[in-house]
Amino acid sequence: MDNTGDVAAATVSTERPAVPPTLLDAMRDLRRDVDATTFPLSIEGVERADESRLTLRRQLDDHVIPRLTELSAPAIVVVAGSTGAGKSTLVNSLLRTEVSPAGVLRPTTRRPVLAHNPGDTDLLSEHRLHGIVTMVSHDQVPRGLALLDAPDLDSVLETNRDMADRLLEAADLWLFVTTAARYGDALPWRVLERAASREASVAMVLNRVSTESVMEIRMDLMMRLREHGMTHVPLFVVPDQGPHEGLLQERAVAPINRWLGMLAGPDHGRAVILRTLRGALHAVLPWVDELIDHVDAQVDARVALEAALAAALVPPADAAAAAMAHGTVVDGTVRACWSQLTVPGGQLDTLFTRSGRMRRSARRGRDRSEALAPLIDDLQASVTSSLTAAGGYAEAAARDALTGPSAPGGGDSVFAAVDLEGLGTSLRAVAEAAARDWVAAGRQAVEALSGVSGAGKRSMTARAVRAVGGDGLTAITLAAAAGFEPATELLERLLGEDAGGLRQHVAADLVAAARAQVRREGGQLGAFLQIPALASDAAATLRLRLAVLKDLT
Ligand SMILES: Nc1nc2c(ncn2[C@@H]2O[C@H](COP(=O)(O)OP(=O)(O)OP(=O)(O)O)[C@@H](O)[C@H]2O)c(=O)[nH]1
Ligand SMILES: [Mg+2]
Repeated sequence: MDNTGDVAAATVSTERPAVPPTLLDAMRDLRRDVDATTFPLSIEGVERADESRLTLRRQLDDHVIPRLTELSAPAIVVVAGSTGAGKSTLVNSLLRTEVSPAGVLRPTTRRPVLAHNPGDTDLLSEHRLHGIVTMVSHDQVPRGLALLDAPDLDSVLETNRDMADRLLEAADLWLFVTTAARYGDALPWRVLERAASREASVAMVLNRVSTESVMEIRMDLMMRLREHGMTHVPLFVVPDQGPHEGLLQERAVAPINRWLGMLAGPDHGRAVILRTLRGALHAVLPWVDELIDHVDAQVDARVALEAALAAALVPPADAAAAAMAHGTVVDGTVRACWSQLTVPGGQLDTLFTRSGRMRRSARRGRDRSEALAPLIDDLQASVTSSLTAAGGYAEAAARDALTGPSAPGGGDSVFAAVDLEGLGTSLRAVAEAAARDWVAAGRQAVEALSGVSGAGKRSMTARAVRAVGGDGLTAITLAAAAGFEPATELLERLLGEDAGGLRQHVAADLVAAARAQVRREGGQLGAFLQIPALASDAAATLRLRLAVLKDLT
């Protein structure tokens, strides 16, 4: 029996002596990051992503973090096994006092008894076993360990599954008591396997074995342990003492007592916990990996959506630019106004003599300017409409690219996040401002030209200004820049070789305004894609946590 004690000593001493103090910090950091992780794009697999995030959070909340927090509390040794196996008798015998009554009626123990050292009372005061166990303090219990005499698992499972789960969760070490008659039962092995899979430490006590069958049963049990992959499980054999009342002989339980003594003490107690904990940690790491994969999938989806959006905006931008250049802006109002001015006897009809010379009198110039001025407002209004319409086309194209049949995943989320009505209002205001700016820039260009060439009063521009007025020349320039052919012709007659440059300059402004409007529309629609959860480095902190945890465990 002493040699089984040696096996246990070897198992324990290979453990790391203590838990790195930063582990709890690292887990709390991880918990915070997991909580902050979001999956904004409804791509394929996003439900799974949410589930695995919640699973990870639950593991951290329910198991890892409480356990780390409890690290300083004593390790819980759960004495478990079938009813009548002699658990209570064993606990009492180990402590040489009756802390938990044993009995002939089955089952005897109904409420778990947790025996601990008086020095550990404080550390256990907030233990999560509180409420389901009877706490007994006794100075025979080594410090750093607490012995829990459990009801038999069959009856616990029947009546109180929650208690069984809480015991399973709380156990740092399972001391499994079985007898020659019961060691073949299925349930203990199931529980043992569950404990082993969580990397909780397990030891086995074969109780009430007659001297004749010791060798045989021990061999058989060892084999079963091996079959279940539990080769390092310390095995203690307690010989049958015959009919007896009260405690077992001290000698019979001495090896178990020694072994428990070795496990106790701050380092060894922690080693047991660490071993249990490491199972939980290793269960956590793959979830973090998975979470990172899901975050990366969101980032990839964002990149694809941005590319799709950018590609979708090219045709509307080109179309808007072409429309501006080809006179689409010049609507009915502008054309009607122009026709009125050019009918025989109209302000523009009388501008040139029959031989083609410009008539210019200050009075006629003022009249013409007044007649032409409304054209500026008309043009500004129709540029506003055209820009707004360009935004509308851009939105339609973006919607098709992001939510249509060939859209990359997650486009629906992008559109769901946009307040389309608000966006429409704000972009209309932007279009109005852009049209106003264009008119102002056009006017400035005309003034600049007349300023430069105005050096000579006889310059063509100066004469033109006199003939149609400043507003008049601005209106004609804007109409020409907007692609209205008759205005272009008139501008050439008025300004000669300066006309082309001026018209192109102002036309380029208009094309730029159209492209800018489409760009802004796209920017507003894609604004959702700019959130930090979708940034290229969205998974960076989780990766960092993972690296730290891998180092620590
Ligand atoms: N002959 C013999 N009887 C024992 C031995 N150990 C315990 N018993 C008796 O077996 C009966 C059951 O023991 P308990 O310690 O109450 O068993 P338990 O595992 O705590 O049972 P539950 O609390 O019902 O789960 C008691 O009458 C004990 O006196 C032993 O080594 N030999
Ligand atoms: Mg009992």
